[in-house]
Amino acid sequence: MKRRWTIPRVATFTALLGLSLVAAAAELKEEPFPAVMPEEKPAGRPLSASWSRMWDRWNPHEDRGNELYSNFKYTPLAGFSRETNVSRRDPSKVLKIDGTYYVWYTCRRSEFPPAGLDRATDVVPGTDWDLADVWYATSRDGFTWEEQGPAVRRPLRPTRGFRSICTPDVLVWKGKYYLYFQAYSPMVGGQQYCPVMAAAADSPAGPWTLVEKPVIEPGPPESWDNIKINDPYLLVYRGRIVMYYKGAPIERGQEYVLRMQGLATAGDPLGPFVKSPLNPVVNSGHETCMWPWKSGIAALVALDGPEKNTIQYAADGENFQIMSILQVPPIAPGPFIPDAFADSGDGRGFTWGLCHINPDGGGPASDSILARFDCDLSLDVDRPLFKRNNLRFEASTYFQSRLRLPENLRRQIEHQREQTDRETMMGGPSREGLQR
Ligand code: AAL
Repeated sequence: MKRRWTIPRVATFTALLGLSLVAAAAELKEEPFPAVMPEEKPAGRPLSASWSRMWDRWNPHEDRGNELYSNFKYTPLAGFSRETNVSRRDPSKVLKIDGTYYVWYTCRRSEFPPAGLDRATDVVPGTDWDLADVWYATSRDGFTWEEQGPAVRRPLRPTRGFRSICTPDVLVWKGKYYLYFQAYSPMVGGQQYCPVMAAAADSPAGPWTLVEKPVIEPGPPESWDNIKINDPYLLVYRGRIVMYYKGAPIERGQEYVLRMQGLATAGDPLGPFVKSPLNPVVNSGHETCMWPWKSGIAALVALDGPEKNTIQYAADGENFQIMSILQVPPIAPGPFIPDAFADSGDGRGFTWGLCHINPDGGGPASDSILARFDCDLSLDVDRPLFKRNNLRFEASTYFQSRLRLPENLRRQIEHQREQTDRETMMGGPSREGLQR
């Protein structure tokens, strides 16, 4: 016989359902979330979306248990003198060869300070990285450096790069050394054609032979990287030379892509480099910084874009996911990654590197200095200091020129106060609502 839902039956069912809900609520009330963080995601109890993420997205030990989380401590470097109109920036990865550390970087030694792109001349630089060459320095301990002089000088007109060569990175492949750098001519700047050129040497101390043909060029018109290949960054991964880079189109405006990163791979250091069909593979970040991590590639993404100040991981080197959120990451980091070219399938990470700082707070016309950062992004060390949260800063940090509220904005805010700062609204239902 077919069971029919008569009114008394429905009433009994509803009553039972009600009772079981009350019982469940009572049970829940008796078992609040435990103080000891469960190792496994608790099953069979309600979890807020945020708590679910602790197991789905993060891990129950928070940043302490996240090998791809670190904070950063900075040290001024000894050995680089500060001179007028001398700027050093955008360090390469650091190598350690026969006990000596090597780093390459953009070095500008100009007669005049940068004056902006509109006022640049043959001798007046437009930006901090204009009229620059690639220099190098060595160190025995990573803190005190000895500047060695130019590794590669910008070529003579009309060879590409005659205006400025900058933002170098280094590759070691089959016992030879390769430097890659941005090659600007006839001028520097965001809307200038900027391919990447290379130089090769048998030793990290050179001499370097410039390869006059660019190793990778910007993409076709209307593509995301149609004018610039910036920040070349070299690794060896899955048998290929991989170049990560920041690309940009000539077109500017809010509707255009700016500061995205892509990759291109090659079987030979001088190319051809084949761009990934998935480019751009990183949607944020001002400079490139990648390293072999376990069997994939990790990236430090800083300063620009919706995913700024994160570390990301791609199990295949191309499909990156956010792994941690950072405070005050290094600018233009050049880490010391012993296994950058080992292609071991078991990347171990790094604990320090060099970066740059603008002593006056920054901008394209400010001088830069190199600095050291230390961190714990390594599977081989455990330094709890770097896994801490809750970094706090001195009052001078908040009130420095780049963070304090500018005077003109303060005046505007005061002027608009009557419109913006409405009276505090009373909580709860209004008198009208109560009467209804
Ligand atoms: C850097 C890099 C590239 C840009 C400029 C010099 O930090 O992103 O190199 O072109 O700024």
